[in-house]
Amino acid sequence: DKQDKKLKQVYFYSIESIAMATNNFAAANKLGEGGFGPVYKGTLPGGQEIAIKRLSRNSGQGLREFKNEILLIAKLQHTNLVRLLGCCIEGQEKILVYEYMPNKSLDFSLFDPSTREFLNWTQRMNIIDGIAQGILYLHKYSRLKVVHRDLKASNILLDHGLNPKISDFGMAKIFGVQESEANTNRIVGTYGYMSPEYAIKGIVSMKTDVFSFGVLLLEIVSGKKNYSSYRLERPLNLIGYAWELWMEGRVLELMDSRLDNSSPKDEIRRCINVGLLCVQDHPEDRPSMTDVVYMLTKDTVKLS
Ligand code: ACK
Repeated sequence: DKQDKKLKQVYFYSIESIAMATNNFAAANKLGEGGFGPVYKGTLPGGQEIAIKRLSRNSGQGLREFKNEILLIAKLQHTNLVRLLGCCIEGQEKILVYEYMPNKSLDFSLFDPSTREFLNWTQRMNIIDGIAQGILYLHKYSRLKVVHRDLKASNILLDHGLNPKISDFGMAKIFGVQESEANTNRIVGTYGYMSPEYAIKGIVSMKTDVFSFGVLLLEIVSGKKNYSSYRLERPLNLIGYAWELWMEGRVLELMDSRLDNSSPKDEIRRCINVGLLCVQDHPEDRPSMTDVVYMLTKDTVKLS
């Protein structure tokens, strides 16, 4: 149909070329476990580095996510979305091929004790802006009205220049022209990033992504995970903590000791304010991504 004509060129790879690129899916080439199977690093004969996602079992769920990802991402093109180069569909094999992102995911850059100090303020702000631009494209400029539904630090990959690229479209949902909200009984996503109306009632809208973006933003500026994955006596609830500090006018304390005289304090404060607007309980109180992008570049933000 008309939409299909907008498909960008997706290359079809043979299973032999993928096997060769990844050293026969060698354990040493494995990058990790993705939503529907393992992810490997590979190198094409010309030297281009790739990342491949291999559907592990042809389970209904995995196959659905695989199809969703390929149909969607093939139609999307933006500097802040990870680029799909092609796929391999041969017999039982179903593989997606992406450009390789050498700087791993944001989860790794922010929270890994050995590397987390390496993102400076300029880089953090650039990452926040890039993610916002990517989501704005999905919501508005892609002409498809796409809600990602699973925005989180581990789904944001970093390229050579530490620019963010949103990945993992397996759970994304396309909204019709007139549609702005949907009910789902298949609540997929990640605890801690899910908005209350989605987690509790299964209501999905663009405001679902806005909430997750707010959580991500607070994680990026604070360098803290939004919740503790292991239940220590006092799990950190970043949102509650950030609100508490904001009410007391001490929001920069969210940054702990990482602020010094050269830190762009006004910019950081503005950024945190935008994040707090995004994580409000009621979706109608949250800004749209258009508002978010506008506010991130403006001097003043008023909390309603
Ligand atoms: O944090 P990571 O290193 O970044 O670990 C996960 C793992 O695969 C499972 O999803 C990594 N990954 C996914 N896609 C890519 C890609 N295009 N380039 C590099 N690494 C990737 C992800």
